[in-house]
Amino acid sequence: MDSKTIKVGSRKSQLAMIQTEAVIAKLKELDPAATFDILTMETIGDQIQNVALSQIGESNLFTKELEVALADGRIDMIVHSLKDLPSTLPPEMAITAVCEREDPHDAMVLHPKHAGNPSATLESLPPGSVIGTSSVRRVAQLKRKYPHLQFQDIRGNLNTRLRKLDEADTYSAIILAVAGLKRMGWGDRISQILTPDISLYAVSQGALAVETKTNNQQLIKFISQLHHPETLLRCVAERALLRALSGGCSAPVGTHSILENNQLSLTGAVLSLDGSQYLTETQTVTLSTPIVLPKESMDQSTSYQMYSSIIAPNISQDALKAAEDLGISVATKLHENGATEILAKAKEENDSKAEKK
Ligand code: DPM
Repeated sequence: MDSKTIKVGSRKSQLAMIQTEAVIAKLKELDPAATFDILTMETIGDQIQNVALSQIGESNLFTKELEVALADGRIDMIVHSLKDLPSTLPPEMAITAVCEREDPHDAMVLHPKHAGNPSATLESLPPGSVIGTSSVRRVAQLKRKYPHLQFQDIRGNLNTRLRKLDEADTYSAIILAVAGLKRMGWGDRISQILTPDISLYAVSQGALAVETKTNNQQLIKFISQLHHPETLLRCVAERALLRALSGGCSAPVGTHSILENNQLSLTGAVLSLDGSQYLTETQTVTLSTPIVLPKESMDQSTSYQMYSSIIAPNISQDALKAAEDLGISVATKLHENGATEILAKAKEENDSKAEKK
């Protein structure tokens, strides 16, 4: 990189700042001479605190203001939780780094009143216990698995949610991503990690990503060195699944993926809001090697192909294409089995709940 300062946009929340600073630290390791300015912004998602996310109905709630600043050139890059990025980006924007994933699973955090029973699980909580979450994905899966529990919305950033849990007697427990809790230093509050048999995670959960303009080639070459090949290929497949299901970040869709010995496997699940209907499909592909390209090959290309709105010039384009095709193929099978109707009905129910508010 030349010596120009890179302007980084971030949301203001403590988690967003921790994430932005973590990515900047990695970039500084790659180029100790690089300098960064952080510009913080509030997004609609930060401003609307009292309505469940799934009922606001915009797919880029946490990203819009930042993307406008990126388009204007006020900032050069944005650090996001990849799961908050819509599965389709504006054509002039792309994800140009996907960093190594934290634990992608969901976690259960207990109310302090259960402190005497630290081994409590969702299964063992008394009937009628109220669980806080605003994720339709979490509610649908947990209602199905644990009919003895009740679910109630909880909104706000992580600090607010933990305060709402601890300082009132509304919720017996809340559900959050392991990744966010760990980044905040609150891993010790996790009482139970929800394995895929209990809750499939959200597409791209636990991965941090950098968004830049598609035409900023010099910056893309620098930033794409952050790509973590395994996380990247799993997230390309997961995002392709979500896009092909036409699901936004608030659709009742769960996923699970594994990349081992060049075998990429992807599970997709679609649920009705009450969990009574449940479709799942798992498929596997073998990726051709090598997955990471030698440095020279990168400098030859002048424009980059996107896979699930991700640009990765340093990774095998065949492997990226295979990952994207895998996501589409899992979605196609789910559509054949009735996902179209289940998702349309879930959307209708969600929209009508929003109108009543
Ligand atoms: C999205 C969802 C949630 C966030 C929906 C879902 C959770 C909303 C809620 C798309 N974004 O997961 O089904 O529980 O009411 C969010 C979190 C993180 C990024 C917090 C969390 C941190 C983890 C990460 C909110 N976005 O999920 O507990 O970086 O992946």
